[in-house]
Amino acid sequence: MENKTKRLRIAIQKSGRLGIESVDLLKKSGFTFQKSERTLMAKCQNFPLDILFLRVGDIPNMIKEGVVDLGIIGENTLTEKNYSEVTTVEKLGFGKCTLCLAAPKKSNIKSVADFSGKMIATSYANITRKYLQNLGISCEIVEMSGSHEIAPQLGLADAICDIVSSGATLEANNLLNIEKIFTSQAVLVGKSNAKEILQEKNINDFLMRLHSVLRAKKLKSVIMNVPNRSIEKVSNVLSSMESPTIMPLAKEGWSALHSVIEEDNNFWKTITELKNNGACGILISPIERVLD
Ligand code: PRT
Repeated sequence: MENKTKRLRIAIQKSGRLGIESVDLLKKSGFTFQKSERTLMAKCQNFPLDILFLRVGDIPNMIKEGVVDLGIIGENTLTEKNYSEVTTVEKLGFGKCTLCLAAPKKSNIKSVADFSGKMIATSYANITRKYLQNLGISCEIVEMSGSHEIAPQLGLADAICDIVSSGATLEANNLLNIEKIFTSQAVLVGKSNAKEILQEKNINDFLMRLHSVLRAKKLKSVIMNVPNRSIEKVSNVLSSMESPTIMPLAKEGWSALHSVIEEDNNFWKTITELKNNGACGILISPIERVLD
């Protein structure tokens, strides 16, 4: 059932944490569609785009078979499924998590070397096996599709390899996080040559809208009042960012400076420096979209 229509077809998670954020990203990117609990496919009303709602694990195969053109999944799923034809088109910056080896706190497994000869319950057999093989450690994999945390208590396995986000689930099940083996975030995936083969399906327009939202997420718009004598010093603080817009204020000897600042680990340090150099009345607002 290859998708031969001129409409771009994207698959996202039907329900779950990636599904919620994928719908949010598509809506913020300006694609209009209706989704209810039971919707399996939604037709976008203002762009030639169809959105399919599937289980995450089924999405790579749907792309491989050409049923859908693009998908949103975690890097963990992409690497585990390991279809050479399916690759990352764009990192999306949400759904961040790690895949970790963990063992009961009371067991004698305290380091990665202790996993030798042990039974490990996981849905990530390929990633786990490859990681341990690279360290020369052999183990037995017990494949489970969920509830791995309970496997040691039930005597099904000695340890687990599962996704960790806050660590609360491991803690609640008396498991110790021993080794982080893979870090993941949500990615837009498609065939390796997606950008070329999907030109007729408006992939460039689709990606431009997505990029504009992804870029804006990292930025803040900042407007401040500055005495004219301090404009140079304040501009120097902003020197690594966009060149500021300077507008005279009605109040004599003062100007308003507008710039865009990346919301990274240095964000509050930059704001403090602006204040220390004479800026006041600083307004910080979110940005919806950024286009070059
Ligand atoms: O339902 P479906 O078949 O579509 O897939 P699924 O069952 O894998 O869905 P879901 O929603 O659990 O996970 C989808 C994707 O979200 C994963 O493939 C990851 O890429 C990403 N992700 C991000 C997570 C987590 N964070 C996460 N915390 N996936 C699962 N978890 C689970 C984990 O399995 C464990 O049970 O949350 C628990 C641990 O969380 P903490 O916060 O207690 O550490």
